[in-house]
Amino acid sequence: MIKIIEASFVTSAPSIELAPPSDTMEVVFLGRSNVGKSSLINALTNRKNLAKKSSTPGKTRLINFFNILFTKDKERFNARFVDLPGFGYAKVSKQELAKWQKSLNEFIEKREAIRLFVLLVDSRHPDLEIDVGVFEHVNSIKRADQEIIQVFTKIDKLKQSELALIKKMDGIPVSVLKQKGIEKLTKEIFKTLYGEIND
Ligand SMILES: Nc1nc2c(ncn2[C@@H]2O[C@H](COP(=O)(O)OP(=O)(O)OP(=O)(O)O)[C@@H](O)[C@H]2O)c(=O)[nH]1
Ligand SMILES: [Mg+2]
Repeated sequence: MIKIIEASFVTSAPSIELAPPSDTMEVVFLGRSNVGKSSLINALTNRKNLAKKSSTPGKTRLINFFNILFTKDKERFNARFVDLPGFGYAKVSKQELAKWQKSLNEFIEKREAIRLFVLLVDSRHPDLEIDVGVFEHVNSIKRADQEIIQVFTKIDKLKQSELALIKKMDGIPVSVLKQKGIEKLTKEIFKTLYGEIND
């Protein structure tokens, strides 16, 4: 059984230059503002308030780093989770927004330690142009040692018929509220970082 047994905040940084040393395999969580990135990190790590969540979009303005400890059987495995500011948040000046997007792009493209991009998409709006665009962008810059996992968030808000459609799509449906898909995602993350698992 794969578990995350420890999680701790490392630091926040506005840009790749000020990020901590790129010495631990990183899992980057990205998606539109309010899609549920911080809530998902809290659910995966079983912590209420590790990553700050809020009902105000754009709460996460810095790149936040968390050290993670997985266990499998009795072995321990290190990783780092990275909570990125949500894109598409408009309540800042155009100039600030542009600066922000530039540093996000730089981080995504140049950060050595990234092994996995977890792309969050609101399950109620699975085909938004902005999400498709981000998927294609990440896919186009992705190195040979990097993977993408798509996650459909907030599935507790779906009708049965909508859920059936989401389940046919390429991604992991999750609900933090109903604790759905969290274990599966934990396993998938572990598998991309550390290879096949038999449990
Ligand atoms: N119903 C439901 N609400 C959720 C779920 N996950 C997150 N939320 C809510 O969605 C809102 C936004 O969640 P956050 O985790 O702060 O979203 P974020 O993507 O980190 O947002 P930014 O930091 O602004 O980019 C909060 O009110 C959460 O409680 C879920 O699985 N189900
Ligand atoms: Mg957040």
